[in-house]
Amino acid sequence: MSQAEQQYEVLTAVAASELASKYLSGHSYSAREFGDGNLNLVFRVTADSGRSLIIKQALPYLRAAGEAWPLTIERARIEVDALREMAALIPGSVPLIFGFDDFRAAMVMEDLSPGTTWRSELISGNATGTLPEDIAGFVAALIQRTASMLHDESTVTSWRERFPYSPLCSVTEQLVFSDPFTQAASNVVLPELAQQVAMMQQDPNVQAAAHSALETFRTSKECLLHGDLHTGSVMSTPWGTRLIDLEFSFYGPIGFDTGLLMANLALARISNGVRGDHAHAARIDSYAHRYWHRLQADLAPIRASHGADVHLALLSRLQGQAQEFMAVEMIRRVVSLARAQDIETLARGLAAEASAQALEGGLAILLASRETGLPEAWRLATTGGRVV
Ligand code: SR1
Ligand code: MG
Repeated sequence: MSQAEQQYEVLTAVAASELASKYLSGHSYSAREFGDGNLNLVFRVTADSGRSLIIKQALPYLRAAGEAWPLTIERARIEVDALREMAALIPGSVPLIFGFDDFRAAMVMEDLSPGTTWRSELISGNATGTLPEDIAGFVAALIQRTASMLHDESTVTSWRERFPYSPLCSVTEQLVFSDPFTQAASNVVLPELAQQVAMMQQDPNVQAAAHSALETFRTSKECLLHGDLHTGSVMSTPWGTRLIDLEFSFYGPIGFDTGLLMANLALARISNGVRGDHAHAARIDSYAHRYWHRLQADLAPIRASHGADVHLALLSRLQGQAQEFMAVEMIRRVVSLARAQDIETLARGLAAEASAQALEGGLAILLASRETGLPEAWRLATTGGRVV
């Protein structure tokens, strides 16, 4: 057992207040744990002055699965490093980090309330301003500033060493690329989907495509990533758009963040279509197109700086990978442990219908040509290739 693990203790509200008091002046503090994610404890600590901050602590196991699924608390260190790096690369893209208690794997951060996640706004049917452009701007800046195609060998080697494939990448391997395509004990499948899922798990073409996506994920070391860019990792705040929860960050495949984001937008689009909010569903279509349009626009200067061939190669890798990662992410959100809230919050019958559509859409783009292009991949993913 390492020294850090020996001194680790799960924070109580009192301990969180005591830690916060080193960063927040006041006479008294109140702390409330409000984390609803899959991994961590998250406390908001408020001083009697009314000012507040967030304490986020990594638990030594996967919160969503319980203590039977141990998980390294080193992920907190990865998140702190990624937050500091992102703040330097793209100022204003992430919450401020004030301090880090490494024994207890607890970071002290800016409180973004009354900010809300993009996912919660998509579920509530609210319009979300320039979030698509903001996130596309962040992803494009990460590519411009860190992509292996655009930087010299020693710079790229340094990125690879500083943000290696981590134990959290192994969690992604299992939950995104492996479990959904096998009869894993942790899978959660609605009975209405059982036949569709069983057919998928027996289809050799699906197995091959999922395996190929996993290989891309494991072996491509070409860009610094958020690493878990679903719509719950994006916050809209009065101070602007922020990316949160960077513990999955690593130097990996250039299309991974875009694929995950598009998948989670597609799940939101499908669930809104199924519940009959067609105006909001159409708005989500426009978000996907605006995201992709802005990403391409922000990457266009690569043509002048690095040449047409590099620009074309980068876009082609980005699109092809985004499609395959979008596919597996859509599928896993209706088959494996970490499920899509957009669908889970629907009434039971609608959830089954939306899950079936998500599975159909994910499979359609998993098996489609990688030359399809993202707008067509979006159409296939959200309609399953049906004429609507
Ligand atoms: C089941 S918990 C793990 C999941 O939660 C995170 O947000 C990632 O999406 C991961 O796959
Ligand atoms: Mg997360």
